[in-house]
Amino acid sequence: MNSTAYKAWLNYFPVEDRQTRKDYTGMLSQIIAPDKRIGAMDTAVRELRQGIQALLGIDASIKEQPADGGFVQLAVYSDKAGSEEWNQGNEGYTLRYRQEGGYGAITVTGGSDAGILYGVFHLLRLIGSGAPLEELNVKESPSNALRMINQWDNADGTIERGYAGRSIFYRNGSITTNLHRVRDYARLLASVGLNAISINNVNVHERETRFITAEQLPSVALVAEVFREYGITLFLSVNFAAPLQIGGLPTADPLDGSVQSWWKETAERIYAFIPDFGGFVVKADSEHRPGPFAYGRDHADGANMLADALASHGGIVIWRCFVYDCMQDWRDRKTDRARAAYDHFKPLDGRFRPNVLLQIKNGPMDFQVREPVSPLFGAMKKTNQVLEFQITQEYTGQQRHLCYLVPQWKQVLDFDTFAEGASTEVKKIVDGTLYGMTYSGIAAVSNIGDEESWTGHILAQANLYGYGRLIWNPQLSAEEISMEWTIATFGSDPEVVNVVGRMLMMSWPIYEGYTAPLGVGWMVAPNHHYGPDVDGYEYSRWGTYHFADRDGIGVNRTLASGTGYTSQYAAPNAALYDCIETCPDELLLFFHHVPYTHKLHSGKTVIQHIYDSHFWGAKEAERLQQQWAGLAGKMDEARFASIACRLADQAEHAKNWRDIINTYFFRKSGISDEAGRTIY
Ligand code: GCW
Repeated sequence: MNSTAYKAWLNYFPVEDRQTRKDYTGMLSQIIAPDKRIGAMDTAVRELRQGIQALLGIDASIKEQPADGGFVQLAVYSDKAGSEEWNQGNEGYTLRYRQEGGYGAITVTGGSDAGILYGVFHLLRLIGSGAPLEELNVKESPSNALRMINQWDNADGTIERGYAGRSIFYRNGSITTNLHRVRDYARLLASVGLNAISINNVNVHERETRFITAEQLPSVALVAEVFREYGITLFLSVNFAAPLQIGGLPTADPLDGSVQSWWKETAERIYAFIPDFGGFVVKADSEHRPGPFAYGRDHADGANMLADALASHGGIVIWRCFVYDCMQDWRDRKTDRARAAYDHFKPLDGRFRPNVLLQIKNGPMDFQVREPVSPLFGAMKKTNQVLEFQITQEYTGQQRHLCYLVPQWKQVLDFDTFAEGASTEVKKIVDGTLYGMTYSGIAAVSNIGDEESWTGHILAQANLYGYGRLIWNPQLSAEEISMEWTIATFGSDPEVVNVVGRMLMMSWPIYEGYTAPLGVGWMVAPNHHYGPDVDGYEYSRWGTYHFADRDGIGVNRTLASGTGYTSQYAAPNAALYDCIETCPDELLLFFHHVPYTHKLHSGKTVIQHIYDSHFWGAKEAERLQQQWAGLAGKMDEARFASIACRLADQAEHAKNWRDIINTYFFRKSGISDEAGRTIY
């Protein structure tokens, strides 16, 4: 596995400009680092040496003291009383240039070994983009403490909602013994600043339930060791019913003494194997997973019991809020799935232990192409929170369609909740600053598998990269991130950078354009969720309806005549969404049921918008294909062809979306397209 697709954004193409290469070589031929190195410090030295070798073609020597010549020095900042105020937090770093003895020297100073590792990756990124180093003066520290990846991998090697092959973690029911690929994955994650990973699906089946047993823990510990070298802490998803299923107990009741002891012993066992184990991720009482409800207990009882077992070891419990009635009767118009997380968890605010974090999906439903932000953000003022994104493109084209998600995530982070008046954006809640949380951060479902390219669609690598970069620093723009990624992945050819950047930035609006309109969501084929099926979920038990009839469409979630979901938002958002006149167009059908002739702020009717956006989206998908074709010869043929092939599929499939959605609404409404285009 040595292809450009496999190396992803760590391709480190040789620096071509001779003068630049000479300048860099002058500064980078010696690496100064402590002699005895372990963990992330050792990794940092190795990565730096390897990166310099690839970029400049030189073998830097590693020493404790510099000899004659320029050098790059790696050091953990220790002088707490020193002249420079060290306010970076443990994972921060500085990159500085200075002249010493007539030579250029660069120092990478970290608040910890991991900080140095992040600094090294930053430095290599700068070199790869040809940036001048003479004025180097970078000071960085992550905005979010927990920067996590959730694998939805199963022990049988399958991946729930995985679109890039099978698991790199499991083979034939067991944890893989070939950890090479896991190490390469750890590298990719650390290079964008991620520091935590849960390695098994939140739906914990029989085999994975046993990962916490003495038989399995040695294998888990080997995986933890690989991640530790890259500053990444390992977590496991656990089965709430484990005491019952593998512990030989008659119950999993969180208030039962024997259950509590069982989890305490389990925690002790885990920490004996993995001293820096992160903790548990838990999906309980959600989509048929076991939980405290079976015993008449609530989520706080369940989470606190696990938290108590982990507390003395420094572990945390990440308890998911994706809890709703998945056995709803579609005839029941009172129940609203969008309300569920808030209704379940808001009343529990203040009851969770300090080492419990609630993990909340970005929207109230389920990772649709467009959803409002979950009203739980800002509603709980005494509870640690983690925001959950989905990098894997379950509802956004399954890595067969291009959909760069960073702009969507950025909107979520920038959303003003008004929880404490203006300027209380989601990012200030999830980074813990607004309410002074002990723990906080962001998690996301991974999009990788064992395909050579990691992500299937090579351009989908930008989502994994962008996730890490954005949550490290939410101030970065989606464009900046797309440019950084493109240069690191394909090199600095300005045409490639421009075209790929434009394609990425347009891809989410395009995908939204030809799929479900105006925030209504769903309209996908049941189960696998790929491709159009307008009524696929309309008469199902999942609480996911659009209520289209001959007159109109949308879900009435208003306070006066609907489900009252709008009132879960703080003012003025509650009124903004509740009022049909002020509700933003792109979310209109999420909040309101309107006639097809309803006029949007854009001036168009809803029905005309549906037609126009679908014709536009499908055409733009075709244009993506053409734009890409213009880059022929500008990169290696393998990557070029692979992406071209995906884009061709997308363009074809987008037409299918367009025609099925347009035809459905034409037949329902009987209203013709003003432009007289073909609808079937
Ligand atoms: O999006 C839905 C998925 C399920 C998933 C669930 C969850 C892991 O369709 O496959 O299960 O969400 O987030 O728990």
